[in-house]
Amino acid sequence: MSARLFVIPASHPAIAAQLMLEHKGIPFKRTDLLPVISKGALRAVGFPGTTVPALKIDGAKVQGSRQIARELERLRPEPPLFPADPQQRAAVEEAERFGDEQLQHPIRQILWWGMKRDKAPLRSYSEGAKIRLPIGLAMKTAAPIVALSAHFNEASDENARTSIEALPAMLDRVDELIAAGVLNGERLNAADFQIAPSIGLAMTLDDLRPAIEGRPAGELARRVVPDYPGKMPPILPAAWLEPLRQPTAS
Ligand SMILES: N[C@@H](CCC(=O)N[C@@H](CS)C(=O)NCC(=O)O)C(=O)O
Repeated sequence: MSARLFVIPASHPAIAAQLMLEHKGIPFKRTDLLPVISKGALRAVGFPGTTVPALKIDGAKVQGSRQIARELERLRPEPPLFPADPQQRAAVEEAERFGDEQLQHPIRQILWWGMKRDKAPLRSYSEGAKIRLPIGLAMKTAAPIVALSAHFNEASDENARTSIEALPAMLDRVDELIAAGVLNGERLNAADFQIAPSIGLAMTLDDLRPAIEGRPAGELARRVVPDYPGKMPPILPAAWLEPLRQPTAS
């Protein structure tokens, strides 16, 4: 089986795809792309969409973390990413959908809002990546990449603040899924691989980590993505972080 995964370093859905390839024991090569530039690069190699993760596998092109999960399951059923029991599978698929459609984006918006304020941490998110760009040029591209990424992800003040407000309820939901045995069971599943990188990325922000690390959600991230790349020092306005200081429902 020949596989190449196109990623943006530290992209949470791209890490999800990488973890699922590793879970299946499928060897793969990785192409690291810079944000924004990734859009044109993916089109240039024939993908219909402009986002990572994008996977070329045995000549097929698959894009999107959930699509990749299904293609990997089809190509190599063992070890499974989804439970065989239909009810359990439905619960994992629902958790996976929540991770993809509700959890991923707010964290992306908070991150790019922070980068807009201070682009210095950008480099830490590319640690270990093979970006084929001379360092001088990479430095020059950082400012437009951050500006455009913040723009594409609509990382406005209002949206970043709304995303922070939404976090406690989403963390409660992850904790509930863990308590219900849907996540963080003996065998990791597609929803674990979908959700843990989002939590792991959130924990790279010094402002968010204290509200996550002591919870079951934080434990899940430590198990699945113990070395998540990147570190963003405190940057978010204190008033915006107030919702994270409230006691949780559970
Ligand atoms: N929900 C999609 C999200 C894909 C997505 O938006 N990926 C981001 C990186 S996290 C991307 O490629 N953005 C393009 C860019 O930054 O230029 C999935 O799970 O595959």
